[in-house]
Amino acid sequence: MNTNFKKDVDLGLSASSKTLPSKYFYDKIGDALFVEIMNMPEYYLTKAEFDIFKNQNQELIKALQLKSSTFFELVELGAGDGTKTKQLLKALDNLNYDFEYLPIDISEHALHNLETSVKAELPNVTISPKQGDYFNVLAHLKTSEHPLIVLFLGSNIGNLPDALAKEFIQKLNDNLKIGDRVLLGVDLIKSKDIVLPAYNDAQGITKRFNMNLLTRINTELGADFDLNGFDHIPEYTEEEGIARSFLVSNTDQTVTISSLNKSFHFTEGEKIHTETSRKYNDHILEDILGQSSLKVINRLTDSKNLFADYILEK
Ligand code: AVJ
Repeated sequence: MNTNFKKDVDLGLSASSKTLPSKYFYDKIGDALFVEIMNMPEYYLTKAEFDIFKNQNQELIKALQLKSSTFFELVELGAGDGTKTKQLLKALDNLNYDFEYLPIDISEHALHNLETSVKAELPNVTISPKQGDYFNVLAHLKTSEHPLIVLFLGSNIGNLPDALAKEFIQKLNDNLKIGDRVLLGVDLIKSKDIVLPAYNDAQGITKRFNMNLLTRINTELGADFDLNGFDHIPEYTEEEGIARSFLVSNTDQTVTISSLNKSFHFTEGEKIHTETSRKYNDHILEDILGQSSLKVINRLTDSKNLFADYILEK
C-alpha cells in the first residue's frame, strides 16, 4: 500500500503536468472529510440520489424488473455507509422480495459499521459483506447461479477518465451473466453555478479534502509541503462536463520528499491535478457502454433533475 503510494506520488509529481491520484484522498481523515462533504449544502449529488432512493423506490424496483418469486443477489460496489441503499433494502423487505445483500468495500471498517446498522434496522435482510477489490470479488460472484443486481452509486464512476470508465464497464460486463442488471448512478451535466460550488464550498471542506493529500505525503513519505504555499482551485465548463480539482502553487518553491530522496520544484501558478469528476448525459453514457453488451433499459432522475440512476441489462 505504502509502496504504491510512494511510487504513484513519485510518478505523478515527476510528470510534466503534475498530478496525484484521487484514490489517496481516502485515509481516516479523508473518509471523515468526505462524510462532511456529503452533508454540506453545496454538495447536491448525495442528496439528489438519496431523493431517488427514498421517494421513488417503488419505481426503482419496477425499473430493475425484479420478480418477488426469484431469489437474487444484490451486490454493491463501494457500499460506504449504505444510507441510500438501505432505503431500497427497506422497500424490498416490505414487499417480501427474496434476496441477499452483498456489499463490497475496500474498507473493513465501513463494512463492519454497515453490517451492524443493517442487522439492527432491517433484521430480515440477509447481508454478507465482502472486503476487497471490486473485481476480485466480482470474479467470485461470476460462479453464482443466481441473478445479480450490481449497484454502483454516487457517481463514483465519474472519477475515471472516459477511457478507464470504458475499461471498467467492459470488465464489469465480463463478470456478469446474460440478464444480470446494473444500477449505475451518475451526476448529470449542468451549469457551472451549480457544479463549481459543490467542489469549492464556502466552509472550505473540499479544500481540506484536497490538501489532505499533501498532509499524507508529509506524514507518510516525510515531505515538507507547506500547505500555505498551495491554493485549491476547481475548474468546470458545461460544454465539456468534467469538473477537475487542482492544488496550485502560489509561489516558486521546492519540496523535498525524504523517503524518495528527491526534490520537486513548483513554479508560481503551477498546478497539481488531484481529481476528475465526470458529469454525464445519455450520449456520453452510451459512449462509455461502448462495445460491452450492457444496454440501458431504464433511467430515473431526482425531482430536480440533477442526478440519474441508469438501469443496465446484460
Ligand atoms: C465520490 C467521486 C463521487 O467526485 O463528486 C467530492 C468525490 N470530491 N468532492 C465526486 C468528491 C470532491 C466524489 N465522488
